[in-house]
Amino acid sequence: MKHKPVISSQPRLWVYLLLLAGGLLVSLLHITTSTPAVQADPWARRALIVQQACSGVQPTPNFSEYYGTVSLDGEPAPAGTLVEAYSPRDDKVGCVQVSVPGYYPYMRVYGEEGTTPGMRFNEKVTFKVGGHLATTDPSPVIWINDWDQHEVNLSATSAPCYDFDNSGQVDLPDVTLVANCWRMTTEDSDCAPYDLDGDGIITVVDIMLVVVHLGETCP
Ligand SMILES: [Ca+2]
Ligand SMILES: [Ca+2]
Repeated sequence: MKHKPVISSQPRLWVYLLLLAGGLLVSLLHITTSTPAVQADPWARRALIVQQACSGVQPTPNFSEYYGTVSLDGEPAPAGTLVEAYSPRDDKVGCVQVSVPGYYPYMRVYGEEGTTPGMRFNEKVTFKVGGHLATTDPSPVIWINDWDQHEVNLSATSAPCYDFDNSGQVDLPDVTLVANCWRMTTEDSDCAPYDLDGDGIITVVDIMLVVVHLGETCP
């Protein structure tokens, strides 16, 4: 009678250990089989990258959809390029990946809902191509919760060079050129090239964009 509890608890311990070892084996097998599969298949790897890059988007029942052409440095954006949309509060509100070079598929851009951040009615959507601020056609793109598709063509440059006077370097004369257009809109064709963030007006933001690149040389 004395030993009975000891004897009966012994097999139970083995069962636990076996279950634990089995669980470890299963998870090990899972890791060894799934990881090389992702590494070997470029599409699976790409999907994983997109999943990670697009992770900040929070879908809500409110949306508008955009699609169109997309160029990077004047060339069709290659397959795999990320296209992202941002709200004025810098919330990532949409994200897709280029699959056919030069085009991006339907991208839902979500609206705010309760505590979930998103676009608000009549706000401007900011687009990024491969992480670079894009200019849009039409411009600006105003968000409404219409559940409809809109063609918006995007173009971006990966390495902006703000050497406007072609001196070979971003220097003070370039800052002055932008500053002279302060408060002018892009309707003024002389000032249009200096709307660097593409919001339609030359503001201190555009001036600062040049200032932060001071001293850079351009090819
Ligand atoms: Ca210059
Ligand atoms: Ca601007």
